[in-house]
Amino acid sequence: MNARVLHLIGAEVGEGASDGGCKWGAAALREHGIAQGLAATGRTVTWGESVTAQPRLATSRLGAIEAFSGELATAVEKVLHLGQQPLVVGGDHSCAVGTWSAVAETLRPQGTLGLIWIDAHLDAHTPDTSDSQAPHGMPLAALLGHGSEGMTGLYGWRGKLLPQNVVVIGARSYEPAEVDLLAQLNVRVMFMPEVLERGFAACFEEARQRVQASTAGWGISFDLDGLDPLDAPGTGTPVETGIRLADALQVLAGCSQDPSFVAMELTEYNPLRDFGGRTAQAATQLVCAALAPAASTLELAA
Ligand code: Z70
Ligand code: MN
Ligand code: MN
Ligand code: MN
Repeated sequence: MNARVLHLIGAEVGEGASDGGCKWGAAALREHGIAQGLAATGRTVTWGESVTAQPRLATSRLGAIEAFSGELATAVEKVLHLGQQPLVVGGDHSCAVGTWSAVAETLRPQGTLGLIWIDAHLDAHTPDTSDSQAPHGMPLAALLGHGSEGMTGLYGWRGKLLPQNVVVIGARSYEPAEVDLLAQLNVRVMFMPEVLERGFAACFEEARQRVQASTAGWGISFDLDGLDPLDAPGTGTPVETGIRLADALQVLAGCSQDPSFVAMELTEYNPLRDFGGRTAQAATQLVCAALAPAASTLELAA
């Protein structure tokens, strides 16, 4: 069974998006009872402090995200050094820079980081290609080493993710420059038509094998807008025809039992658009499925 303490970290950031509602996502999920839900699966759960972006202290939106990334990375690194498993609760997806930079830095003595990126978007812009200049459209590029120094250069090195160690699943809203960058780098992107044709289970299994191969650890960055808006309407930017919640719950079930599973991140929950709380419920079910400890038969065998 997974005996590691699960340590939730709130990433209170909405400045990376055009609509800042995701800034309240972590507090709302905490209020909804996401930690209690996880504890009910049998995990030992702790929720330390949240990290809050401070736009007033920065000269630009990108500057605010860069400063926040460093602070979030410090919090995530601390949790990893305690031997605990971080669950970063967003927050807009710009938080991925802090989360996965810290995980990559911590794994570095052993090897590289593998990452499954579930998202309706590609998040692969740089400040040079983005029309909106929204930082939450840039974190995947930044982790791959492309973008502003403040987003790419945490811990003094670039390329927290190697292209062969990341798989994107569910993309269906993007600009040509993002497709070009990821194609040029040879990143495996499973666009939504492929997911619909092969099924999410087959896609996730292929992705899991790829991110596990020759890495020191792997994780999941789950942008809730990867889900179909029928199941998760309360996100920053809902995009129709996504991954169905029932499929995600079945496929992610128990994936953190893998000894090399290091961390998870759940982003883009926007409580201001979550009428009736359906999306908070979906988000809670998702992390519970992915992070639940092993079935009791395995516990008995241990
Ligand atoms: C668009 C842009 C975006 C959400 C990322 C969208 C960016 N490609 N939206 N995540 N929810 O403005 O860069
Ligand atoms: Mn995203
Ligand atoms: Mn360290
Ligand atoms: Mn998205």
